[in-house]
Formats: sequence, C-alpha cells, structure tokens
Amino acid sequence: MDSIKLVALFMLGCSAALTLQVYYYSPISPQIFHLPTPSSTHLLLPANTYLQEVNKIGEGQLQGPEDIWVDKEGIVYTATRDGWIKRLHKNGSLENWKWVHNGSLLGMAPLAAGGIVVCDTELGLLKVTEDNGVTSLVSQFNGSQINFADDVIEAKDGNLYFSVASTKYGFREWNLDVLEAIPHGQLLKYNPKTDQVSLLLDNLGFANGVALSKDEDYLLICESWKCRCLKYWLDSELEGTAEVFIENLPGGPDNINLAPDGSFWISLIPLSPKGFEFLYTSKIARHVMATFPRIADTLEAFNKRATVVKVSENGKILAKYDDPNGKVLNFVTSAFEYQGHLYLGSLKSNFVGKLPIV
Ligand SMILES: [Ca+2]
Ligand SMILES: [Ca+2]
Repeated sequence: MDSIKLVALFMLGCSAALTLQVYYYSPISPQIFHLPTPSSTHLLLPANTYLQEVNKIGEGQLQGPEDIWVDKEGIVYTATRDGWIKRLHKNGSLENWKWVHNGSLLGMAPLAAGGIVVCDTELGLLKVTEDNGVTSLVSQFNGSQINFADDVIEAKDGNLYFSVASTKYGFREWNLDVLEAIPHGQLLKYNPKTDQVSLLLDNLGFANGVALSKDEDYLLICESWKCRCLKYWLDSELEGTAEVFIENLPGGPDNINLAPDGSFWISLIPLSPKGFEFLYTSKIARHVMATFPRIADTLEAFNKRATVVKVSENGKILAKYDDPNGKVLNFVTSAFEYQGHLYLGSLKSNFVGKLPIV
C-alpha cells in the first residue's frame, strides 16, 4: 500500500472516530434551527458606543451582577456569583446585605410587603427580608423541584409570575439549551393565598426576563434563543392568551424591566459571534460544540458585545445602546431605569454600569 493510501485511510479512521465520539458523547439532541435574523427595522438603528460611557460602580466587588433593582431611596440591589445580595448605597458604599446561597442567583423583584424575591436556579423562589433573612417561597411544581427559575415579578394582587428557563438543562449548562434549540422553558404563576403554582405557558425557547405592564393588564416574557418576547394577557377578554410582542431582536432578550414612562428596557445577550451564525444552522456543528465545550469557549473571545433596547408598549424599538465590541461592558443581562440613569448588570462584569440617559 502506498503512502497516499495510508494517509487517506488514517484520515478516514480519524473522521469516523470523531463522528462516533461526537454522536456517542454529545449531550444534546438538536433540531434544525436558524437563529432569527434581526429585522430590517431593527437594523436601521445604527450601532453606537453609548454603553462604553458607563460609570463603573462597585468595580471589583461584584461578580456577575445578573439582575438589578433600584428601590425608591436609590439603593441598588443585585445578586452576585458569590451568593450574596449586595446593596450599593447612594454614598457609594457597598454592603454585603444578605448571603442567600451559592452562585446560583438570577432575577429579582421587590415585594410589596418588604424585601425582595430572588430566583435561585437550584432552590426555586426565595424571599429575602431585612428581619427574617432568607426563606423559601416556592420550590416545587407538580411534585418536582423547580430548577432554573430565571426571573420573577410580583403583581399588585400578590401573585408572583416567574420563568423557568429550561426544564431540561441547568444554569451552568444553559448553552446546551441554546444549542439543542428545543423549547424547554415555562412561565409559571404562584398564588401565595392558595400556595398553588400553575403553568401559564410551556415550550418557551429559554424563558428569561418577565415584566408587568404599567396597568398590569399583561406581562411580557422573553424567549432568549428565539430572540423574541411574548405578551401574556392577564386582563380583558384576551386573558390567558399569548401573542408575539416583539421578534427578530438583534440578540437574545435576557432581563426586561418596566421603564417609568410605560415602555420597557430589554437587555440582549449575544448568542453567536458575528459571522458564525451558520454554526447554529448545522446539527453537526452544534453536536461538536456541545461535545467539546472548549470550542464554544474559544468562540467566546469573538462574541463580546453589549446591547440594550428601549421598546414601546406597542413593540417598537425606541432607542438602542451598544458596546459593539464589549470594550467596557460585555454580555449585558439587565437594564433598570431610575431617575434619569440606566443601571446595567452583566454576568460577565465585576461592576454595575451607570449611564445617564436623556
Ligand atoms: Ca428581573
Ligand atoms: Ca436572566
């Protein structure tokens, strides 16, 4: 056998071994999927560098502040990867307010009776108050532990609406849910008067941020890898029905917050490096990325950017703020408006960004 044949056989053997390895060890069963293309309307808003102008608050002391809430006194609350709820005071001081759990905390919201509710991706919904510390509010649904609770909001009637990003994958495997592209997300409701949890929407493409409208006649829920947000009606003859609020967003919507004027701030996470979107159309490429996480880690370096959009009540983008190469702010996960400033959280920052807005 000549050397060319030997090399060809060797190459064939290697690719067969690789294929077997990928199909045998791949943790996902992906379906055909195309990352939504940003709509032409959204592309009319040019990229800018506004998010590079943020003031960094608490720099170096906040690991991955995913969600932000600012109370009426101007105290900033955020949950960080070290398991703390931290508070940033107006005088610039940082307080380790309450230690909750390990690094598994995500979305949070204020409770009318005082304190906050925070999503723990291992324990469910936890209540955190000044006097009573940390208590469990909701941990199970239909007899099973709630994993990967992602965001929560309390309505005026006391009901809590919350998302479960994925019923299949956990927080630390969130990218597998994106690579698999089979919707495993849910919107749930907890009624504290009856202590009942009910399912409002199922089969969501990574259920993420939730926000109530100003009049609480509907709520919005983000589906990250579908690059869209749904409107779920709580009132009127449409109660209990859902429709698309905004779609083809230029990124995956993470947290969403009601702005003082009744519009919404939505942070958009980059799901794929620019120019690499084709990887998400190929099942084989997604199997390979799921099997060899180092490939995804390498791509991370090309996937740095931050975008937040302000969206009107009728689903139109009013403003867009970017850091197009993640120079200052990368992977922004939350934008909360308070007294003419945006407070910005990110799973990949060690500070909260503060930006004056006009
Ligand atoms: Ca939130
Ligand atoms: Ca989130």
